[in-house]
Amino acid sequence: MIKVIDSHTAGEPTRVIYDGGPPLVANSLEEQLHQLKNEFDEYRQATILEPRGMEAMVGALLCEPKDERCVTGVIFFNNRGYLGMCGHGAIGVAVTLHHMGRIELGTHYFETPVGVVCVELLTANKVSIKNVESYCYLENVELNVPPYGRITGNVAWGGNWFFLVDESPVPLLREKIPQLSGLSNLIKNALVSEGITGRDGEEIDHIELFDNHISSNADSRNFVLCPGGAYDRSPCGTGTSAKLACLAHKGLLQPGEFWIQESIIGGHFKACYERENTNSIIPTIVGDAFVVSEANLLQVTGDPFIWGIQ
Ligand code: PYC
Repeated sequence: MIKVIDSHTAGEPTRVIYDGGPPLVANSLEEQLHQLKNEFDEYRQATILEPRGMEAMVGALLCEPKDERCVTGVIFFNNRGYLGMCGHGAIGVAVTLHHMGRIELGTHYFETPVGVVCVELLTANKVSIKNVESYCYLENVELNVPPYGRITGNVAWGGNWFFLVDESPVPLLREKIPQLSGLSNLIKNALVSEGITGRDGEEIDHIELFDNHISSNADSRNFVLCPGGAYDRSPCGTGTSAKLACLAHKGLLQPGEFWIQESIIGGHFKACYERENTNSIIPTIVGDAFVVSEANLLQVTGDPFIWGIQ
């Protein structure tokens, strides 16, 4: 039996797995991720794939931290594989740990495979995350994306790799989500065929589109396609971090200045940054999460989909 608590952050679901998970050896978070990927990937599939999960869900496996400051280690994953960090997920984990009575309001640290994040639980539902170092890696990359033609974007790291397009040829309207997903998949294919990657050849697995359809209380609206093909219902914490890194790089947002990022379904994150060094920033993302269910995932002998629908 796998014990989980589900929450959503601006509509994007997070499933915290707190009991019945795989027996990982308490090594570094990177090593635990390696072990999970190579020896116990069926746990990711069982908890996230249908019929127990759904395509937009991000799993957050609680594990032993190595860094003594940290209240927990956490490995994030989705329907396709593993994430470095996850902003909406970290907000969901903080609210869930408080719901479980494991943390009080105040400052805590979570260890992820890509670094330690500082989490401030402001209320039972509101969380501020100081994310990992974020930076703009490639500027004004031109891609040929038929039938849309030339599309220009930036490559940035915000805890995951993003290709950010400022002027989406498809309007960022909720009713256009299927077309925005289609366009994002074409961009992803073009990145692969033109050999464009993040640092050290890492796959750019998130596509983030922007345009000027914004509600009055936001600075920008985004659409983010996640690696497994689902769109992010939230404004995407790591995507907002990548956006801030690009704005900082271009001198369009100053340290400490607030930025309200709106999602395609109208959720908001409030963000700002401090400068880490000339090329990188530390973003802070504030959002709200709500616990929606507590469940025991059952795996009954004879169930043909005991490890999910592949
Ligand atoms: O909030 O960072 C995020 C995120 C990544 C993928 C889905 N949400």
